[in-house]
Amino acid sequence: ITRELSKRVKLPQYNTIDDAVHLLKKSKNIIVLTGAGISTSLGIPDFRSKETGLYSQLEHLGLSDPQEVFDITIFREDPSIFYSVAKDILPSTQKFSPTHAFIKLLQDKEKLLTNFTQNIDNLESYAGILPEKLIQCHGSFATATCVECGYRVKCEEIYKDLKAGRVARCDRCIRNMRLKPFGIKRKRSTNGLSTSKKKRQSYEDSTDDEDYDIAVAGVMKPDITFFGEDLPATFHDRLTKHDKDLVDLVIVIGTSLKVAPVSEVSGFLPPETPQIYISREPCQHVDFDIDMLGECDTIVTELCRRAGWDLKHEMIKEDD
Ligand code: CNA
Repeated sequence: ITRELSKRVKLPQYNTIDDAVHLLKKSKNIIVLTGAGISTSLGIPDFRSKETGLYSQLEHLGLSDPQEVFDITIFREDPSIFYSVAKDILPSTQKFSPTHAFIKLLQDKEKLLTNFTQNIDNLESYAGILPEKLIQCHGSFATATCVECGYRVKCEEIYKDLKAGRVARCDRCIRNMRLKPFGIKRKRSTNGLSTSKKKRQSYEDSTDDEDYDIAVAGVMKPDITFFGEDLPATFHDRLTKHDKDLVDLVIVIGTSLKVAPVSEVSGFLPPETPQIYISREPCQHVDFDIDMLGECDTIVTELCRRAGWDLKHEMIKEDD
């Protein structure tokens, strides 16, 4: 989408919370673009919040850049780095936040055009966002695929490994190895995929051939988009061939907009489409028409209150 990107110019007629409420009430085709901030109230850390964000907690891994945890080249070299962190962003419940409920309410009111989410926690589906309204720009933890043989499973099947911080292995690859007759020498490498040299050395020192092979058998990778991988084609298709001509309001919630190409969506859409930003901190590199800074759950609750909409959620108290 970069080719058609333009610097967005703020629309002067929209400024206040009541302008936002007015826009919400009149719009019929709303794009909601979400990030990790809409799940933090459930205890799932985001990436970039100081102190609580995942990146600030990753120093112990000795990475030069915390993004390396989600870098596909590094994953291929040593998947244990990703697996040691994945448990922290894997939701342990199917609970969703009031902000997820707000997006569902827009859907119920037939106002939701698309929810583009960068989140991989899959909580939108638990909130009831319809698959045809949801684009998971960076994939999700819902399924995982063997990087070696392409065998795909539901994430529940590797959930124990994920929760234990252990590299999940492909059952099919392991089964195939066990079925091989004695006497046939198995290959030690795994199509370019190997554990780190140190780990390989320790397996070589301490285990026999079969244990070694099974230890490095196909690694399961959750179907989330790593840095260095393409986004699902549905992201571009939905935006450029469908939403671009229909959208009448954009609401961006709980994202620092630092990851391309999702960060470019705002500048790609028609300049006359109003855009609202809801997050804890301002976004310095995009000019939104209305910035609403604070806890997103509180802000969407207040927007609904002023709109006269009944946003129901167990975390919203009567006097909120
Ligand atoms: P980010 O860069 O960490 O930004 C999150 C933004 O949300 C920050 O600007 C925060 O200030 C703000 N924020 C945090 N909590 C709240 C809150 N309660 N109310 C309002 N604002 C809040 O994360 P992005 O989503 O921008 O970055 C995209 C990455 C993060 C994607 O690739 C995701 O896969 C990845 N991620 C996803 C999850 C998840 O699925 N829950 C968790 C962690 C990271």
